[in-house]
Amino acid sequence: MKLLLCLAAVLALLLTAAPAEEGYPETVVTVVRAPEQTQAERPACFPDPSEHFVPLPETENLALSRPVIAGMHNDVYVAKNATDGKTDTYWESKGFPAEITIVLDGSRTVSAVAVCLNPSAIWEPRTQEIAVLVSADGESFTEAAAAAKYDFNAETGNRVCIPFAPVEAGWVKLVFTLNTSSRTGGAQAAEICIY
Ligand SMILES: [Ca+2]
Repeated sequence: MKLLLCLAAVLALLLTAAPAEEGYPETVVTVVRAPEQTQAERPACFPDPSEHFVPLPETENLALSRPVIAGMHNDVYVAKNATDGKTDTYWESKGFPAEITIVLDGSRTVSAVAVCLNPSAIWEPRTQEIAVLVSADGESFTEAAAAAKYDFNAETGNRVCIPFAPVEAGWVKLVFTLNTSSRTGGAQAAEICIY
């Protein structure tokens, strides 16, 4: 009996005196969860590339989702891609000159047209020559901005803005006569915006 008591006492002593396993001190574990990240975030130390983008008017884009009229297009790059609100879809004409007409929602006062390509740097710099014409009846057009060459560069958002004197118009036509890109023989526009 004494022996049993002694053994029990020794065992109790060993159990209570057992040190924490080396390297694993007793600690309270606190689980920290990172907030859910649903969008890519740019660290503050990186410059915002959009700071150098060509500014666009802050007024309503009158061309958004409006129907368009154009000639032949290359491959799958149909004209309606130019007003669908997405810069990853684009219109590409088959050859030059290339005309694309945006039908506005009635007669509107317009004073600028923006032509945007995909802003990705995969789209190498190119120059397109563009004229802007306007019409009140869809048949007779007058020139709002004469043909001029515009440089597209990813560093400035791959977009250009063509301002002109305010005019009433129901139809806005762009005439492209040059694209220096070596990858196409036609005009290109991911989005045509009218302000
Ligand atoms: Ca588009």
